Amino acid sequence: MATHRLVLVRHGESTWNQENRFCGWFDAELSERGREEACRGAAAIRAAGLAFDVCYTSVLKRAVRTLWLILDGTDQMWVPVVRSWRLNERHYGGLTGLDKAQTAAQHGEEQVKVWRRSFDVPPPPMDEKHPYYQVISKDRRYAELQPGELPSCESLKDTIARALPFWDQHIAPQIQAGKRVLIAAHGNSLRGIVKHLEGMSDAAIMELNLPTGIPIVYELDAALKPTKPMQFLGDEETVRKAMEAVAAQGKVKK
Ligand code: DG2
Repeated sequence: MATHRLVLVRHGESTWNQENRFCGWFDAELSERGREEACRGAAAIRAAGLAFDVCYTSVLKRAVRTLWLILDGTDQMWVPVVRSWRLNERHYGGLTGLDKAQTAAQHGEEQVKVWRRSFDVPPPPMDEKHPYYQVISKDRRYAELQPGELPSCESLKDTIARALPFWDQHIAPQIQAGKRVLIAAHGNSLRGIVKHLEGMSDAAIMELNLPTGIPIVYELDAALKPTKPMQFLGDEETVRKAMEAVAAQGKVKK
Protein backbone atom coordinates (compact mmCIF):
# COMPACT_ATOMS: atom_id res chain seq x y z
CA MET A 1 0.00 0.00 0.00
CA ALA A 2 1.33 3.44 -0.94
CA THR A 3 1.91 5.59 2.11
CA HIS A 4 4.43 8.10 0.77
CA ARG A 5 5.05 10.09 -2.39
CA LEU A 6 8.40 11.28 -3.74
CA VAL A 7 8.98 13.65 -6.65
CA LEU A 8 12.24 13.64 -8.62
CA VAL A 9 13.21 16.02 -11.39
CA ARG A 10 16.30 16.15 -13.56
CA HIS A 11 17.25 19.79 -14.11
CA GLY A 12 16.16 21.53 -17.32
CA GLU A 13 18.50 21.49 -20.31
CA SER A 14 21.86 23.09 -19.48
CA THR A 15 24.00 25.07 -21.90
CA TRP A 16 26.34 22.08 -22.00
CA ASN A 17 23.47 19.64 -22.66
CA GLN A 18 22.57 21.97 -25.53
CA GLU A 19 26.15 21.89 -26.83
CA ASN A 20 26.22 18.10 -26.27
CA ARG A 21 29.25 18.27 -23.96
CA PHE A 22 30.04 15.97 -21.04
CA CYS A 23 29.32 18.17 -18.05
CA GLY A 24 29.65 16.23 -14.79
CA TRP A 25 30.84 18.55 -12.01
CA PHE A 26 31.27 21.58 -14.32
CA ASP A 27 28.78 24.19 -13.13
CA ALA A 28 26.91 24.90 -16.39
CA GLU A 29 23.91 27.25 -16.37
CA LEU A 30 20.44 26.37 -17.64
CA SER A 31 19.86 27.21 -21.29
CA GLU A 32 16.84 29.32 -22.21
CA ARG A 33 15.08 26.10 -23.19
CA GLY A 34 16.12 24.57 -19.85
CA ARG A 35 14.44 27.42 -17.98
CA GLU A 36 11.30 26.88 -20.03
CA GLU A 37 11.41 23.15 -19.25
CA ALA A 38 11.70 23.89 -15.53
CA CYS A 39 8.73 26.30 -15.76
CA ARG A 40 6.70 23.62 -17.58
CA GLY A 41 7.73 21.15 -14.85
CA ALA A 42 6.45 23.64 -12.27
CA ALA A 43 3.15 23.98 -14.13
CA ALA A 44 2.76 20.19 -14.20
CA ILE A 45 3.46 19.96 -10.46
CA ARG A 46 0.94 22.74 -9.80
CA ALA A 47 -1.66 21.03 -11.98
CA ALA A 48 -1.10 17.78 -10.09
CA GLY A 49 -1.60 19.66 -6.82
CA LEU A 50 1.72 18.50 -5.36
CA ALA A 51 3.05 20.33 -2.30
CA PHE A 52 6.43 19.87 -0.62
CA ASP A 53 7.75 20.12 2.94
CA VAL A 54 11.46 19.88 2.13
CA CYS A 55 13.51 19.87 -1.07
CA TYR A 56 16.95 18.53 -1.88
CA THR A 57 19.34 19.46 -4.65
CA SER A 58 23.01 19.39 -5.60
CA VAL A 59 25.51 22.25 -5.40
CA LEU A 60 25.38 22.75 -9.17
CA LYS A 61 23.39 25.70 -10.46
CA ARG A 62 21.52 23.85 -13.22
CA ALA A 63 19.80 21.76 -10.54
CA VAL A 64 19.50 24.57 -7.97
CA ARG A 65 17.95 26.97 -10.49
CA THR A 66 15.55 24.29 -11.72
CA LEU A 67 14.42 23.85 -8.12
CA TRP A 68 14.06 27.63 -7.70
CA LEU A 69 11.94 27.85 -10.85
CA ILE A 70 9.75 24.98 -9.67
CA LEU A 71 9.31 26.46 -6.20
CA ASP A 72 8.59 29.88 -7.71
CA GLY A 73 6.16 28.45 -10.27
CA THR A 74 4.27 26.53 -7.58
CA ASP A 75 4.34 29.36 -5.03
CA GLN A 76 6.39 27.35 -2.53
CA MET A 77 9.55 29.46 -2.35
CA TRP A 78 9.47 29.34 1.46
CA VAL A 79 9.96 25.56 1.60
CA PRO A 80 13.35 24.58 3.10
CA VAL A 81 16.03 23.53 0.60
CA VAL A 82 19.03 21.34 1.42
CA ARG A 83 21.95 21.29 -1.00
CA SER A 84 24.60 18.59 -1.06
CA TRP A 85 27.53 17.74 -3.31
CA ARG A 86 26.42 14.13 -2.81
CA LEU A 87 23.54 14.79 -5.23
CA ASN A 88 25.90 16.24 -7.88
CA GLU A 89 26.06 14.72 -11.33
CA ARG A 90 28.54 11.86 -11.65
CA HIS A 91 32.05 13.27 -12.21
CA TYR A 92 32.83 12.80 -15.89
CA GLY A 93 36.60 12.90 -15.32
CA GLY A 94 38.77 13.46 -18.39
CA LEU A 95 35.67 13.53 -20.62
CA THR A 96 34.45 16.76 -19.00
CA GLY A 97 33.95 19.42 -21.67
CA LEU A 98 34.24 17.05 -24.64
CA ASP A 99 31.55 16.82 -27.30
CA LYS A 100 29.69 13.49 -26.85
CA ALA A 101 29.18 12.87 -30.58
CA GLN A 102 32.81 13.74 -31.43
CA THR A 103 33.97 11.44 -28.63
CA ALA A 104 31.85 8.69 -30.21
CA ALA A 105 33.45 9.41 -33.61
CA GLN A 106 36.90 9.15 -32.02
CA HIS A 107 36.43 6.21 -29.62
CA GLY A 108 33.33 4.46 -31.03
CA GLU A 109 29.70 4.58 -29.96
CA GLU A 110 30.05 1.38 -27.92
CA GLN A 111 32.86 2.84 -25.82
CA VAL A 112 30.88 6.03 -25.26
CA LYS A 113 27.87 3.97 -24.18
CA VAL A 114 30.12 2.12 -21.71
CA TRP A 115 31.39 5.44 -20.32
CA ARG A 116 27.89 6.93 -20.16
CA ARG A 117 25.78 4.01 -19.08
CA SER A 118 27.78 1.08 -17.73
CA PHE A 119 27.31 0.48 -14.02
CA ASP A 120 30.89 0.20 -12.89
CA VAL A 121 33.25 1.39 -15.64
CA PRO A 122 34.41 4.94 -14.84
CA PRO A 123 35.46 7.44 -17.50
CA PRO A 124 39.18 8.26 -17.64
CA PRO A 125 40.26 10.39 -14.65
CA MET A 126 40.64 14.17 -14.78
CA ASP A 127 44.30 14.99 -14.22
CA GLU A 128 45.78 18.29 -13.05
CA LYS A 129 46.44 19.43 -16.62
CA HIS A 130 42.81 19.08 -17.63
CA PRO A 131 41.34 22.47 -18.70
CA TYR A 132 38.57 22.21 -16.06
CA TYR A 133 40.66 20.74 -13.21
CA GLN A 134 41.24 24.02 -11.37
CA VAL A 135 37.74 25.36 -11.76
CA ILE A 136 36.20 22.14 -10.42
CA SER A 137 38.66 20.58 -7.98
CA LYS A 138 39.77 23.83 -6.34
CA ASP A 139 36.30 25.33 -6.03
CA ARG A 140 35.64 26.46 -2.46
CA ARG A 141 32.26 24.70 -2.39
CA TYR A 142 34.23 21.45 -2.10
CA ALA A 143 36.69 22.70 0.53
CA GLU A 144 34.99 20.73 3.32
CA LEU A 145 35.20 17.37 1.57
CA GLN A 146 37.27 14.80 3.45
CA PRO A 147 40.44 13.34 1.90
CA GLY A 148 39.41 10.79 -0.70
CA GLU A 149 35.91 12.25 -1.19
CA LEU A 150 36.75 14.61 -4.08
CA PRO A 151 36.58 12.39 -7.18
CA SER A 152 38.66 12.62 -10.32
CA CYS A 153 36.04 10.53 -12.20
CA GLU A 154 33.05 8.41 -11.21
CA SER A 155 31.18 5.40 -12.52
CA LEU A 156 27.48 5.10 -11.69
CA LYS A 157 28.52 2.71 -8.92
CA ASP A 158 30.82 5.39 -7.43
CA THR A 159 28.04 7.98 -7.78
CA ILE A 160 25.61 5.74 -5.90
CA ALA A 161 28.22 5.05 -3.22
CA ARG A 162 28.46 8.77 -2.35
CA ALA A 163 24.77 9.64 -2.93
CA LEU A 164 23.30 6.77 -0.92
CA PRO A 165 24.62 7.83 2.50
CA PHE A 166 22.86 11.18 1.95
CA TRP A 167 19.68 9.39 0.91
CA ASP A 168 19.85 7.06 3.95
CA GLN A 169 20.76 9.70 6.53
CA HIS A 170 18.82 12.75 5.32
CA ILE A 171 16.19 12.07 2.67
CA ALA A 172 14.72 8.67 3.58
CA PRO A 173 14.10 9.60 7.25
CA GLN A 174 12.21 12.73 6.16
CA ILE A 175 10.00 10.74 3.79
CA GLN A 176 9.40 8.15 6.49
CA ALA A 177 8.45 10.94 8.90
CA GLY A 178 5.67 11.90 6.47
CA LYS A 179 7.40 14.85 4.79
CA ARG A 180 6.63 15.48 1.13
CA VAL A 181 9.99 15.54 -0.65
CA LEU A 182 11.16 16.94 -3.99
CA ILE A 183 14.66 16.16 -5.27
CA ALA A 184 16.03 18.27 -8.16
CA ALA A 185 19.24 16.66 -9.37
CA HIS A 186 20.97 15.17 -12.40
CA GLY A 187 20.65 12.44 -15.01
CA ASN A 188 23.03 10.06 -13.27
CA SER A 189 22.62 10.94 -9.59
CA LEU A 190 18.88 10.37 -10.13
CA ARG A 191 19.51 7.14 -12.05
CA GLY A 192 21.39 6.01 -8.94
CA ILE A 193 18.43 6.82 -6.70
CA VAL A 194 16.01 5.14 -9.12
CA LYS A 195 18.21 2.01 -9.22
CA HIS A 196 18.23 1.90 -5.44
CA LEU A 197 14.47 2.50 -5.07
CA GLU A 198 13.45 -0.03 -7.70
CA GLY A 199 16.15 -2.59 -6.92
CA MET A 200 17.09 -2.52 -10.62
CA SER A 201 19.84 -4.77 -11.92
CA ASP A 202 23.16 -3.37 -13.16
CA ALA A 203 22.05 -4.33 -16.70
CA ALA A 204 18.58 -2.76 -16.49
CA ILE A 205 19.84 0.62 -15.30
CA MET A 206 22.01 0.87 -18.46
CA GLU A 207 18.88 1.38 -20.53
CA LEU A 208 17.35 4.16 -18.43
CA ASN A 209 17.77 7.70 -19.79
CA LEU A 210 16.07 10.45 -17.81
CA PRO A 211 14.64 13.44 -19.69
CA THR A 212 15.36 17.00 -18.55
CA GLY A 213 12.75 19.02 -16.66
CA ILE A 214 9.93 16.45 -16.56
CA PRO A 215 8.94 15.63 -12.96
CA ILE A 216 8.77 11.97 -11.95
CA VAL A 217 6.37 10.84 -9.24
CA TYR A 218 6.90 7.74 -7.12
CA GLU A 219 4.30 6.24 -4.81
CA LEU A 220 6.17 4.41 -2.05
CA ASP A 221 5.19 1.96 0.68
CA ALA A 222 6.29 2.20 4.30
CA ALA A 223 9.64 0.55 3.44
CA LEU A 224 10.08 3.15 0.65
CA LYS A 225 9.62 0.61 -2.11
CA PRO A 226 7.65 1.81 -5.17
CA THR A 227 4.11 0.41 -5.30
CA LYS A 228 3.86 1.12 -9.05
CA PRO A 229 6.17 2.24 -11.88
CA MET A 230 7.47 5.82 -11.92
CA GLN A 231 4.98 8.27 -13.39
CA PHE A 232 6.12 11.20 -15.51
CA LEU A 233 4.18 14.44 -15.30
CA GLY A 234 4.26 14.80 -19.06
CA ASP A 235 2.56 13.19 -22.02
CA GLU A 236 3.86 9.79 -23.05
CA GLU A 237 5.04 10.82 -26.52
CA THR A 238 7.01 13.82 -25.24
CA VAL A 239 8.65 11.69 -22.54
CA ARG A 240 9.54 8.91 -24.99
CA LYS A 241 11.09 11.34 -27.48
CA ALA A 242 13.01 13.15 -24.73
CA MET A 243 14.44 9.85 -23.43
CA GLU A 244 15.45 8.78 -26.94
CA ALA A 245 17.12 12.14 -27.51
CA VAL A 246 19.22 11.69 -24.36
CA ALA A 247 20.29 8.20 -25.48
CA ALA A 248 21.17 9.57 -28.95
CA GLN A 249 23.56 12.18 -27.55
CA GLY A 250 26.31 9.57 -27.60
CA LYS A 251 25.85 8.69 -31.29
CA VAL A 252 28.11 9.90 -34.08
CA LYS A 253 26.46 12.82 -35.93
CA LYS A 254 25.95 11.86 -39.58
C1 DG2 B 1 24.90 15.05 -18.04
C2 DG2 B 1 24.55 13.62 -18.21
O1 DG2 B 1 24.51 15.36 -16.76
O2 DG2 B 1 25.19 13.09 -19.25
O3 DG2 B 1 27.09 15.33 -17.12
O4 DG2 B 1 26.89 15.51 -19.29
O5 DG2 B 1 22.14 15.58 -15.92
O6 DG2 B 1 23.91 17.11 -15.14
O7 DG2 B 1 23.10 17.23 -17.53
P1 DG2 B 1 23.37 16.38 -16.33
C3 DG2 B 1 26.42 15.31 -18.17
P2 DG2 B 1 24.94 11.63 -19.82
O8 DG2 B 1 25.33 10.66 -18.76
O9 DG2 B 1 23.46 11.52 -20.20
O10 DG2 B 1 25.84 11.59 -21.03
